[in-house]
Amino acid sequence: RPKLSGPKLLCQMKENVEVETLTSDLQPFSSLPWASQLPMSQLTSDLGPYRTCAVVSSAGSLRYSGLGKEIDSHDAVLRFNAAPTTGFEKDVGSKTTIRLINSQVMASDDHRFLSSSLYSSGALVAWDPAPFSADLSQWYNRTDYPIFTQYQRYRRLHPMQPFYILHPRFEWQVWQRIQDNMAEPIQRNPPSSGLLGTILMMSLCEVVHVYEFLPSRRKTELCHYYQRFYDAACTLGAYHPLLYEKNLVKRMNQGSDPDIYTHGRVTLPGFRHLNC
Ligand code: NCC
Repeated sequence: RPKLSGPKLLCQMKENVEVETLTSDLQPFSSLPWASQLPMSQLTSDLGPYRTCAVVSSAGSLRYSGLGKEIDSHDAVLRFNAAPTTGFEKDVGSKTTIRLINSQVMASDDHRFLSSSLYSSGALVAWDPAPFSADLSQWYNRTDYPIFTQYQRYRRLHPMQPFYILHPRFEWQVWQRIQDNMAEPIQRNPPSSGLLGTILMMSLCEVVHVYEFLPSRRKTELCHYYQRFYDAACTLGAYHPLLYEKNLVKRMNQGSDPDIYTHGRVTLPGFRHLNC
C-alpha cells in the first residue's frame, strides 16, 4: 500500500471521519426513560467554530515545559480525563473549554467523577471502548464501563453543563484511518483519547496545536505531568495503538521538526478550511 503524503492523509481524514455524538432522538436511546438527558443537537453544531485551539496531552514531558501561557492564548483548550490545571498552570495553563473523558474515569472511585470540581469547567465529552461493529443496542447492553449510569447521575447533579457522548462509529472510523495507513495489522482496540480529541478539535477549529503528543526533548518515562508514576507504555502505548497514532500525526503535522523538539508542538489544520 503506498504511503499517503500529509495533505492526502488530511483529506482522507476529513472525508472519512465524522465527529458524531448521541442525541435524544437517536434509537435505541430515544425510547429510554432518560433520553431527554442527552443533548438535542450535535456537539459540532453547539460548540465552535473556534479560530485557534490547543490540545493538551497529559504526558509527563509537559512538566517544566513553561507552556501554560502559550496554551491559554488559544481560543479553546481541550484536556483529557483527570488532568488537572490547579498547581500546574505554569506548564499547562488554566483554561478548559472541553474535557474528553473515557468511561473508566467516570466509573472509578479514585477519580471522584461525581463530586470533584475538576470536571465542572467547560463542556464534557465522554467515550467508551465499544465493540467494533458499533451496534448501538449491543453496546448499550455491554459497555466497557458503566458510562450511561454515570452519565445520568452526573447530569442530575450538573444539569446546566454541556455533556456529550461520542457515537462509537467515530472511534472506529478513526481506527480505520490508522489501519489503512499502516503496513501491518494493528490491535483492534480504539484509538487513545489523545487522537480522538485531536480529530474532534480539527472539526471545530481553524488551527490546532497539539502539545506533547509527539514528545519533545523533555521526553520522560513519567507517565502524567500530574502524578509520580513512571511507565514508558504511557507514551508508547499498550492497549491503544498509540505508536501508530503518533506516526499518523507526525505525517499530518504542518509545523516544523524543531517545534516538536523544543515545544512538543504539532500544528494541524482544521477540516473546514482544508482544500481537498
Ligand atoms: O493517560 P491518559 O489516557 O489519560 O492520557 C491522555 C492522552 O494523552 C496522551 N499521552 C498521555 C501520556 C503520555 N505519557 N503520552 C501521551 O501521549 C495519550 O494520547 C492519551 O490518550 C486515554 O486515552 O483515555 C488514557 O486514559 C488512561 C486512564 O484511563 C485515565 O488517565 C484515567 O486514569 C489510560 N490508563 C490506564 O488505563 C491505566 C491510558 O491507557 C489511556
